[in-house]
Amino acid sequence: NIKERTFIAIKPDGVQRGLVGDIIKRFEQRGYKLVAMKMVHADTKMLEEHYKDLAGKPFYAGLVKYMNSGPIVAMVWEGLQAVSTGRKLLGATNPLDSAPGTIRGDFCIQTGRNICHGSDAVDSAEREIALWFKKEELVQWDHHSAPWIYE
Ligand code: YYY
Ligand code: MG
Repeated sequence: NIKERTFIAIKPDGVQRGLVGDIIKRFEQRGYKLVAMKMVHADTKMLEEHYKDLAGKPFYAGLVKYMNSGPIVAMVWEGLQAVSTGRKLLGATNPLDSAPGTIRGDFCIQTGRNICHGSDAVDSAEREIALWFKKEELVQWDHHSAPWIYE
């Protein structure tokens, strides 16, 4: 499905460290299409909802606090297997296990400061996109290089 969409976010540490351009570039140069993007300083309620599947984990409170510590850049990327390939572009959750060449494997060290988020499944991507974006914020446009990316 070349219309598959994933929710990718650059976390506060990624923004503070000046990695916004580098992270966007990875998705852009791979051939994915950006369909929504905004900078937002998310409140605790939003972040608790975003990470609700992790409520109860020992790191949950710290995770929400970290995500609320500054602005994030929220994005929706579209393309063939955008969800699973997006996860590959990010690298393993623990950056010490992330392969060099991945975003986390190139730019960070610890799990609690792993600079980016990516949806882990098509259904969670749909839930997260609906949480972070209004329908009208998802922009309809044709990628001029689509015929050069897809056969
Ligand atoms: O999807 P992903 O971000 O790779 O990992 P999750 O298991 O969904 O955890 C979300 C987020 O929580 C992770 O990116 C960092 C943080 N975290 C943590 O601080 N300590 C852990 N042991 C596991 C996750
Ligand atoms: Mg996750």
